[in-house]
Amino acid sequence: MAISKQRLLMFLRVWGRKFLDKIFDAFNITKAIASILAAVGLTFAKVPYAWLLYFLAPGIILFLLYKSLPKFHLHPSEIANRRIELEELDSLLEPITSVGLLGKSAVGKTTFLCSITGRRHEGRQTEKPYAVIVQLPDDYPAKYIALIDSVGEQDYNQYEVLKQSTVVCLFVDNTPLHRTAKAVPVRKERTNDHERLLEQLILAKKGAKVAASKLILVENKFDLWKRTEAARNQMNLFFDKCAREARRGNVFSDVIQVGSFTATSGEDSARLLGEIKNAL
Ligand SMILES: Nc1nc2c(ncn2[C@@H]2O[C@H](COP(=O)(O)OP(=O)(O)OP(=O)(O)O)[C@@H](O)[C@H]2O)c(=O)[nH]1
Ligand SMILES: [Mg+2]
Repeated sequence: MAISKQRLLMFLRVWGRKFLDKIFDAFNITKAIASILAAVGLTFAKVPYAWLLYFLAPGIILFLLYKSLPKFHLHPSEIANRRIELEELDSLLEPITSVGLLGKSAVGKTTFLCSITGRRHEGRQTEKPYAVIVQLPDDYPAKYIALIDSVGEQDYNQYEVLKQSTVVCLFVDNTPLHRTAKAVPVRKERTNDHERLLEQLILAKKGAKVAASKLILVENKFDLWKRTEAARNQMNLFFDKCAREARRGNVFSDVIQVGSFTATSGEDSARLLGEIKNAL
């Protein structure tokens, strides 16, 4: 299998960074040992057989180089459905298409990712972006994509994920709540937040000058807002308004709407994965 020069450079860069981290850790440990020795009135030189360290040093460096070697994954299937660091995507032998999951906090990005991969939701906010490699349906030989789960609390993190994705799914909902109540209205503050984020993403996309990517708008928490006609109308009007905003100026090469969506439903999540596949 041929590896492009670009991927080799990326691999070496990740390796170098991990190695420096480990050297830094080793340096800190050595400093801590030196302080403990100093506290009992010793120095390294006074420790019996300390000179052995000079001979051990090259071995330790080789060991750290080995320990920081990024995993060379031969095939995406080896790490499919597992949470992986974004930098691990660089260590795949072949580049993989990245699809970013964007949206405000508690909108259901992680829920969708868990639904589609059968992973358990830890029930916490996402604090650091990560990726999960997912197999696309009905393809032989199997094709894979990397879904990147972003941090809803941090807008700048959303822009970063936008920059590195070919396709992005922007989730919107009616409320940051998820509990089942009798009727869940559409909260104006919430839809305003979504609109502001969409505006910022459009601006970021214009400024970033990255390859044209497609946007999939996802109208989540249908199970909550479907119960009253008023909420359904409000939500659908809002959703169409978002789509019109996103289409204005042709910033995205395509804007696809996935309406009446419930991220907790396996069936709906499979529907969205199908839309993602069509958009690639
Ligand atoms: N009723 C209902 N609840 C949902 C739906 N989607 C997500 N939730 C709930 O909303 C809460 C937040 O969902 P998450 O998937 O963690 O939200 P997130 O977008 O990953 O949020 P951050 O990690 O903060 O960016 C969870 O308790 C989910 O169970 C849905 O379609 N319907
Ligand atoms: Mg999350």
